[in-house]
Amino acid sequence: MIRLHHLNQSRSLRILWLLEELGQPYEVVSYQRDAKTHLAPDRLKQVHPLGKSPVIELDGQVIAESGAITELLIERFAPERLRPAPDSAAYADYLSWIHFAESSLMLPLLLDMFTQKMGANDNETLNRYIAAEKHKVLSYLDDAVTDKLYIVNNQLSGADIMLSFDLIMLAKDKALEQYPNVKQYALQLAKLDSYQRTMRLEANYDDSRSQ
Ligand SMILES: N[C@@H](CCC(=O)N[C@@H](CS)C(=O)NCC(=O)O)C(=O)O
Repeated sequence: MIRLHHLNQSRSLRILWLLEELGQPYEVVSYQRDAKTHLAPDRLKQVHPLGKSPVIELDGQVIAESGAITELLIERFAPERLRPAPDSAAYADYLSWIHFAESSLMLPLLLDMFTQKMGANDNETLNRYIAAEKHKVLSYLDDAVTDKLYIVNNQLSGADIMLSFDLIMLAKDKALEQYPNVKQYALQLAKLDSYQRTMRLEANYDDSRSQ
């Protein structure tokens, strides 16, 4: 049995969606962000020293990092369906987009979020860097998803599932308007049954929505 340690409003949504898509039995241990600090509760550190989510337990092993979890679960449970064949050219694209979601794209999104939250957005050099970097990576993504439902081979893969959390962050920030292909791509992913089930599950796990 796979166990997911799921924090509300977090990258763990990627893994919740993947698990819904895989159809393997799994259980969720739910955690809530602190209302003020937005950090995870300390008890998550008892599961993994970083105290972050997602973390899964699989065959007695504790595994962190959404990208690693995505690759691992797909290799194990859906290699034919949710990734291209390793000997195909598309496999390199698949890996690149998985890692793009948590590195090149995530960095400017996080910098932007934290500078705004901390009221540190009066640093012109930093602001220029964030705006230029965000535009660079989003233009790149916008080109890549032109006229596509899915980013690799136009078939659902772990790369779409990894990107989905970035898309949620971008939508919250109303940043998709300038990137019509990314917006269209995000809207298409959000129509999938497994995605919609995931959002309903998240709504149940997220106590902040009922307050
Ligand atoms: N690179 C990691 C990042 C994990 C991460 O930072 N998770 C955030 C939620 S999106 C978290 O647990 N934050 C709470 C905290 O750090 O206390 C991944 O992709 O899984």
